[in-house]
Amino acid sequence: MKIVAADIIVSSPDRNFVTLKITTDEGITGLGDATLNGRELSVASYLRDHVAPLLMGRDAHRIEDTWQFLYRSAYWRRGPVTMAAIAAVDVALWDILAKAAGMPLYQLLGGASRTGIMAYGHASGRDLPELFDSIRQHLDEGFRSIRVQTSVPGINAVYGVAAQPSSTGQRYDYEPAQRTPLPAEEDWDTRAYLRHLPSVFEAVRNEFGPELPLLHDGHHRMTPIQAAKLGKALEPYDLFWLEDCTPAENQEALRLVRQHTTTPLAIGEVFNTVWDYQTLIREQLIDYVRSAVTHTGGITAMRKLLDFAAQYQIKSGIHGPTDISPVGMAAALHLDLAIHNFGIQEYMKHTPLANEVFRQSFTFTDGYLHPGDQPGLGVELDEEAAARFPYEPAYLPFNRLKDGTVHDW
Ligand code: EZ4
Ligand code: CO
Repeated sequence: MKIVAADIIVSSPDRNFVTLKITTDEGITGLGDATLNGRELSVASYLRDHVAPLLMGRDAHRIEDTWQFLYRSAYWRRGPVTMAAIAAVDVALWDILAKAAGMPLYQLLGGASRTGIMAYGHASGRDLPELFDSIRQHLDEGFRSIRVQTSVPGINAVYGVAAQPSSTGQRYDYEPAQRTPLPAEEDWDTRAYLRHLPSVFEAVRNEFGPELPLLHDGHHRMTPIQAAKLGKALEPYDLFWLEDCTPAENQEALRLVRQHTTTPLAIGEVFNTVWDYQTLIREQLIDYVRSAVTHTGGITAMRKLLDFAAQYQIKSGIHGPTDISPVGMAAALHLDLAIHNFGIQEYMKHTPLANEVFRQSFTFTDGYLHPGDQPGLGVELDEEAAARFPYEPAYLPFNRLKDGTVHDW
């Protein structure tokens, strides 16, 4: 079965998505998600200009060989653009293989290890009443695990708080990339955040009781000692995880955090290879791997990464915001269902417009996701609908401290 076409489809139904469609001489097509939020066209170019020509005539069955060929023949290794491009090819080839076998992808990965995939939703509020309403709404929708993000007195715009107005005047919501010609500038004050956050978790525990799994995303904003202090302060509220407490390019930083707190740690949505986790996993400095299938080299690379993590009782927490397209989300769900060391899956619903372009077959029932039993990934791309929504430039925001210094966002 030879590859005869590789098309790159850039579409913007409410937000930008980059999709790779590989076609074989048997007429089977496979989809891969190549979306890199705020840098979409660089991956589209990498695929169109440098990868698609190399794929023509290759045997679509040879997934491992194609992965190694793309990784090693580029000579220049790693990086988000390269690894998103390789991931898109890898996922599209797995989609083709599973369709050719007439099976849902998870069957080819070893079959289901569970009946459903526990997902967490994203509650947020500018104050406690708004946050409590948001948590109740997520519980009503079926979520049984909830990420909690909150505004902080003294800070104008905080990551993850849906109801705050964005720089375009619209609801900020969970898609922080804004269709503005320049990245929006937000503000940050770590001391104000560290003072405020434990009081919010105390209030949430008092209102919702001890059982509900609660998560929080620190979004790379703390130094190691600040992160250690926060982890310790949050211990009474029994978090499921504290995510991205430090920027973590410096893996050794997590040793310091770990020495001081038993709050479970999750890291890695901005990572793109197993090498970014080498110290973190070997020294058991984290509890959950946050990589996206789409940013970390696809199913082939994620499987190896998660098998490595499993040797240290570290579990998956695959990245699943709306900048992962339904194609990337489906890939995550097939992997989640198959692996043994599954932890939790992030889940944000895509907009109705995005769902017009991507027809999905995964389900969400009583807090659990399932990828469905269609052959392959179970996602179809409506190319006519996709063509109705051309690319629009959009950027993620960035932070400045009160004195004007640029800070991690
Ligand atoms: O900010 O994917 O845990 N989820 C996150 C995400 C990221 C976005 C950036 O594009 O941190 O919402
Ligand atoms: Co995150």
